[in-house]
Amino acid sequence: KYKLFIFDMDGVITETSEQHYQAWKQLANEIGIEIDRKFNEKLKGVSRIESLERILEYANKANDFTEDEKLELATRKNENYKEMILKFTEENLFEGVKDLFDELKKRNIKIAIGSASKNAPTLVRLLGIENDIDYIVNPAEVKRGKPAPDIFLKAAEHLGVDISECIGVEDAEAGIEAIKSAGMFAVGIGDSKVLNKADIVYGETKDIKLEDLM
Ligand code: G16
Ligand code: MG
Repeated sequence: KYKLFIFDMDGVITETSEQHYQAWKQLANEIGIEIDRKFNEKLKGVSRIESLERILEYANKANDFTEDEKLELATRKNENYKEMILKFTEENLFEGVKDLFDELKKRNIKIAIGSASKNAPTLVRLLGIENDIDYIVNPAEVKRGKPAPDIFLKAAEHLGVDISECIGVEDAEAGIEAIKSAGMFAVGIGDSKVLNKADIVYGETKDIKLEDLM
């Protein structure tokens, strides 16, 4: 029945939120803003520039910077973040992901990455799953980020798969919303109370059972 699985990256196949947090925290410090882990939850799945906007709004500093200055700040954060993820290896791939990919390939089901991150291709390479992935959506090529459906629709369109034959896998509320508004079956990874709009929720990626879904 299903021909394409579209996986979110952060929180689904690997964990980069700590590195994003450390890089934002350092950047925020440099401009006199203090953020904590609780606030960081609001940045999950959110694009780089929108994350910066949320940090500035949180500190009531949204109007203190020009658009050019904001771009410079976001770039500075990303340079720092990129240095942190350079250390990533196959060890950083969540348990069960490789087996799941092998299982999907056996069944002739395609695999795409639908991440908000522009660093997704680098991470896919470092995690050693380049050969498993049929397509990585470039978030710069779509109009709207999550919770809009664009990223998920782009994967289906590019691989020529009907929406009704796609499954999206997400750990963030905004991501589940994006999958549902794309009209796809939504698999949530995390807390079923938080991800209550998902069609099915598993605690971790390794808990996914294809037999439940097919
Ligand atoms: C990830 C993270 C977000 C990050 C975004 C953009 O989303 O969860 O915190 O801001 O990517 O990342 P970058 O700055 O690398 O372009 P996802 O969709 O993989 O969960
Ligand atoms: Mg995520």
